[in-house]
Amino acid sequence: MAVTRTFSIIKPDATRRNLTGGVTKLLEEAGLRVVASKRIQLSQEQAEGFYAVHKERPFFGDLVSFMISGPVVVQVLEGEDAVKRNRDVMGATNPADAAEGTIRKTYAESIEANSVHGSDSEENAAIEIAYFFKPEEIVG
Ligand code: RTP
Ligand code: MG
Repeated sequence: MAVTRTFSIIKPDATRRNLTGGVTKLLEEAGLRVVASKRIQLSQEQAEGFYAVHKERPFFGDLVSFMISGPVVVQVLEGEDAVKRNRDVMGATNPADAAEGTIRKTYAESIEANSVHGSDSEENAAIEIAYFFKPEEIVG
């Protein structure tokens, strides 16, 4: 299996509860390596742009408000089959459906305040990484 990259966000519900380390520990234990990381405050425009695929969804406004409600940590993760590996350790979108040991089962508060984002395909991973990082900020 090839070593690939994916994009992750530690969401405001997690940074608020000082869980950057806890979330990152689960990512690392799942075989992912943090090769870029920064803590930022998203602007409304940045959050709307990032979630543009969801703009017709009923939860779009609430999602954008939530994502700008506090700092986030954006990360590039590297590992074997990184997109799937990350989705597996994140767990289901709704923490009530998430498997034991996953990040969302362990830490998420609700379907919206669900602690992490992870790219859902290699194509989207490349787009999302480029949205936040310059190539020289990623050190593999
Ligand atoms: P993500 O994009 O954050 O990694 O999560 P995901 O693929 O598991 O979920 P997705 O369907 O892409 O939805 C993006 C985010 O929108 C919020 N959401 N709220 N209120 C709701 O019904 C609802 N559904 C989704 C969640 O924060 C979800 O992660
Ligand atoms: Mg998604």
